[in-house]
Amino acid sequence: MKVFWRLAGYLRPYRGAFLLCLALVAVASGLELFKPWPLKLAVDQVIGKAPLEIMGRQIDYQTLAVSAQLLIAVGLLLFAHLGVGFVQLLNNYMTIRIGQNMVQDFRRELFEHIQRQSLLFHQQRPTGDLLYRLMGDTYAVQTLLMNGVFTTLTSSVLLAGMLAVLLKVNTTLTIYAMGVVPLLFLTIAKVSKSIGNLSYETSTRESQVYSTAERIFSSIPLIQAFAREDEERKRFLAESQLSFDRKLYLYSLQTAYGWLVGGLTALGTALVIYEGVTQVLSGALTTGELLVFISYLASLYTPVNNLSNTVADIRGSLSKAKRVLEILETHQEVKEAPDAAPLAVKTGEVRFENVSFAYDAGKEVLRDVNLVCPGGAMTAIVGQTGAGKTSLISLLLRFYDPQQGRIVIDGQDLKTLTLKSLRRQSAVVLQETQLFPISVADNIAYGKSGATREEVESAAKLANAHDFIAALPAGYDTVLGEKGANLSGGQRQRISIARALIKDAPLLILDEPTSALDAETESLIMEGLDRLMTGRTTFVIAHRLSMMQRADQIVLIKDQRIAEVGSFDELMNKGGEFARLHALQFGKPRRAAPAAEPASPGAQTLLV
Ligand code: M5T
Ligand code: MG
Repeated sequence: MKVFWRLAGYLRPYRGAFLLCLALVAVASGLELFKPWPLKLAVDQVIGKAPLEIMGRQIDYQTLAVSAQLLIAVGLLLFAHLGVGFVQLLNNYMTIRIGQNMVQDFRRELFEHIQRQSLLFHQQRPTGDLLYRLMGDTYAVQTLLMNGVFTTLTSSVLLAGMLAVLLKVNTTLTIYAMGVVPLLFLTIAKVSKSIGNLSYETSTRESQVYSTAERIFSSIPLIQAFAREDEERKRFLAESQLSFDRKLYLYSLQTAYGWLVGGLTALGTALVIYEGVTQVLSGALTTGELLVFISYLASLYTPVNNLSNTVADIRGSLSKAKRVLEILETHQEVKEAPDAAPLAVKTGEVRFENVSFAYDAGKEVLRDVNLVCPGGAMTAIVGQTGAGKTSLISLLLRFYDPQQGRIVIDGQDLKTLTLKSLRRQSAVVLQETQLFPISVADNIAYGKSGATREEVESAAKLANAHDFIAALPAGYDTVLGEKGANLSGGQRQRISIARALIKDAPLLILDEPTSALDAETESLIMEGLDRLMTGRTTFVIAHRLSMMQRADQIVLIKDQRIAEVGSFDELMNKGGEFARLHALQFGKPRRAAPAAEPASPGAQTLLV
């Protein structure tokens, strides 16, 4: 019920059109009720010459010529049938329109909600499952309106109208006809519940199949490299089979259910024909009236039948809608304060104050971090893999909120700022390069909407990407494959650097921006980066010596804490953890360096 009312809320914007539809339902029902009466006119009045009485008033029908009498009867018949068809057409168009609009609204809300959720949410939910909820389950709101609300209304109005008319014509016969209705409704109540449950289960299974396919398709290189195609195919087929089995069961149940309802209907019809013919023979009923009865019966069972399916449909779509609402009611977004203000960067000083953070409760990744990064300075963050470097800068971008402490930019607590202003003023190179399957130029321009080709090219030059881009088949207009598939790792990385550079933001955040580059390319890029970093607060996560030496301060993270902070020389002279790691990685300075990496010009100066 709660779900139902929640969904009914989506009807609000269309209540005008909805009311019009209700009026159309009334007109269509009236015409539907009128449909068999011209037949009675033809049989009783034209053939049987019986006097005509409408609502207690005698009508002088017999004085008309027979052909005129017949023409009137046939004309009315045509009018009723064509009228019903036309009104239904209009009504269908309107309900589909309203329904589709509601699906669109429902989808928009879900999409915006999903997009707002923090990375944590997205790490926990398989993409395929979200896709299925977004594309498949949102239809529930339309099904509910069309197969639920409207069918229920139309059928109930029609049923009530028929019952009233039938009772007026012949009470006994009406009782016979309605005898099976309770049985019908009993069946409905029993079966529809299991159909509803089953339909929820089918949705869940279907979306699992989506997830599996999505996961497999997005890991093709891995699967092929490990020759796991067979296993993955089997996994997919097994999931698909499970969903198929459930569906088959659902459809069988629905068919059996339809058959049961059909049987009960036939029983009612048989009873009515038996009793009706007996009454006509005894003169208690006219042939025309029996005909009206039988044709009402045929259409009496249609609404009952519809109503019975409706309950199952409503249950089914409610349970699908529940899957959408489930997501809408999950709130894992990074919340913006209601009175959030835009970030105003002055010097660009960033402070971490007693920051503690855990992805999973109880398993702290960062503990009591205190750090001051002066405005315009470059901070290099170093530490072993898994130490929490990426996590630290994720907090700065507010991908997550720390459980304790706060992060402050120029005296403004991140939590008091709008997310947009924070992220608009930060240029980021993520650790894992992500490109869109659009042109190279558009990928770079993603950093700055409306960027000109000159801006794109100069950013590409700074990132040392211009030459290889120019050599691509269509140069800057070359459209990349999925995730930038037709480029090398280093090429992708340089495009993502260019994308950050074009943004021209006061905060620069680079997570291992040159990890996929050789020393020479890196040193070329460093010149560009150097120019860019001046005057901007920069965070660089780096394993490269050349980066660390450039930094104004180096922050070493170890055991969830900041272990050491200082300039390169300070930390080396201190002879602590940084010096130890440095010696491990690059060899002892005094010994002729068996360097772990090809020494860049910067590295050499240090090593001699
Ligand atoms: C720091 C854990 C991870 C690691 C620690 C992203 C993520 C990480 N972790 C989670 O539990 N859940 C998550 O969603 O957090 O991770 P990091 O900050 O990514 O480490 P890093 O950037 O210093 O490492 P690397 O390898 O990039 O140099 O223990 O298990
Ligand atoms: Mg990392």
